[in-house]
Amino acid sequence: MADDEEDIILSELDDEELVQQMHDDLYDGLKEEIEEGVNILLERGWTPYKILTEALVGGMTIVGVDFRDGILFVPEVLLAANAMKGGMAILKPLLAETGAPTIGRMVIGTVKGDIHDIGQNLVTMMMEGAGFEVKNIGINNPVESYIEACAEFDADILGMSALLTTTMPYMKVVIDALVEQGLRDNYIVLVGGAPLNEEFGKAIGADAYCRDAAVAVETAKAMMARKHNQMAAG
Ligand code: B1M
Repeated sequence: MADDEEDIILSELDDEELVQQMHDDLYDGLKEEIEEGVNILLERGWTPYKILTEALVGGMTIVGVDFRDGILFVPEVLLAANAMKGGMAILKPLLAETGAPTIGRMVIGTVKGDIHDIGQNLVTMMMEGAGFEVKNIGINNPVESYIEACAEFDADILGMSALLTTTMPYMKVVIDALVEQGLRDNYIVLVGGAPLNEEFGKAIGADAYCRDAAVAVETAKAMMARKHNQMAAG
């Protein structure tokens, strides 16, 4: 099997085969191959967003299924995540290259107890690409980190990410703290992460649940426009 794999020349594959191969390479945690694949697709005129969603996120979805089913374990998933980050690092400056003027400021981070950061990094990249200024405060954030970062950064939007059913309730802890401290109306609160849904977002008092990074961008843009209109009217 190893011999076969060594013989594959990525640049000789057609687009569909290449994306398939990248899913396999992501699964195997092959960072250099993922980086090469991303560069080939860029040379072929694929948009960064298409590469991100079809080649990288598509591959990570397969990893997730086998992780859930006990076929892959944490060390393998870490390698896959590392390979994915290699690909994302190439796409990041390209997604941010739109030159759009700043339309809002966002703080984003994964909640306390949760160390998954790929999704929120992706949201960060897409938001920056759409013209937002983003302060990404990383993983495992307690209430105070969010509140301090929002104040320091003068944020319009607070974004929270959670990937575990055990950590998603912490989003409510953060929102409750904002309410208690009289800060809730200062920020548009957006939440996201695989185990969440719209109902959960509403139940915890967020302004919106965002299914993916593209929805996060659209939602943020719409809410910022509404905020500006309200300010103009008031
Ligand atoms: Co973890 N893990 N993991 N993991 N992991 C999941 C989440 C899991 C669903 C896997 C599974 O069982 N199928 C499962 C959770 C089950 C549950 O809670 N019901 C799980 C588990 C159990 C665990 C551990 C407990 C495993 C263990 O130790 N036994 C452990 C927990 C550690 C902790 O956090 N305390 C753990 C550890 C890890 C790794 C460290 C190995 C690694 C993380 C590496 C890293 O992030 N740097 C990892 C990974 C990679 C995954 C899976 C496979 C992939 C997650 C991912 O990156 N997806 C994941 C399975 C899955 O989700 N399919 C899994 C790709 C990413 C682009 O998607 O993050 O959903 P996602 O982000 C999307 C949207 O959700 C949305 O936009 C993004 C882009 O479109 N979004 C937002 C996300 N955040 C947003 C914020 C917003 C807006 C939109 O704000 C405005």
